Amino acid sequence: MTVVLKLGGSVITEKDEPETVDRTALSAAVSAIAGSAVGEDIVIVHGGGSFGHHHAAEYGVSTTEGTHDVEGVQAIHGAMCRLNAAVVDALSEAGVPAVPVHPFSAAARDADGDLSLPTAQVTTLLAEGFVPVLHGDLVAHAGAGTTVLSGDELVVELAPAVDADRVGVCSTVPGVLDEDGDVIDRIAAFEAVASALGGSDATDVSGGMAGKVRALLALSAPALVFGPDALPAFLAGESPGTTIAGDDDL
Ligand code: IP8
Repeated sequence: MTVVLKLGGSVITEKDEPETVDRTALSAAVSAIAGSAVGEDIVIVHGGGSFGHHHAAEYGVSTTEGTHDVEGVQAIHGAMCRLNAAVVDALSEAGVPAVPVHPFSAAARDADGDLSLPTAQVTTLLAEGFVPVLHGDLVAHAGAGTTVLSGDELVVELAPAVDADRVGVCSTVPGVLDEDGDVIDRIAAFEAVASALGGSDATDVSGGMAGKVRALLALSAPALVFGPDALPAFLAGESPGTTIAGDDDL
């Protein structure tokens, strides 16, 4: 059973304090991972939270708006490496054989924005008993300098590469919410939830929940979106929050 887990940046950082780890939330997530039966068969991806997004906003960089400003590149990538080191350190202290993998060093987008992400280092590290920890980052982008590579995009690339059985997206909300704020149990088709998610035009995978759902629906493994309290349940094989899966995936 191979699991790809994304820890949302706003789950593990203090959203309004630049470059501040939410130590309580990070240790809760780390304890859940260290104590789970998934063991070493897990790839972890974390988002930017108050590390990457803070600097990306300052330099006007997004998944589509790029920069050639070397100071901006160093600020954004450097902040993400600092958050990654904090996550890897916390996991290591809990006995998880976590190792850092920095997407900026390997990935690229072509002039159409299509991403290529070599995954051999991740699959090999996994096979050798390590827990690779990747993160949202910058990526070299033909014609645009560098753009943001979101953790959600990484999850979508990594899940098929490691032949994931389950994908988990641990976010600050308890699942994908309908118009009344209730958690939707299961999403099998985007059209069924498009209006609740604010329309069907969000094709960018970092474009809020609509983009996330669209991208996760395209995976062959079921993906679950849940809140931090439900992480132990997800890792125990339960299905908290919202299950996003086409009929063939379950
Ligand atoms: O929080 C963004 O990753 P995300 C990473 O997963 C940067 O969208 C550099 C802002």
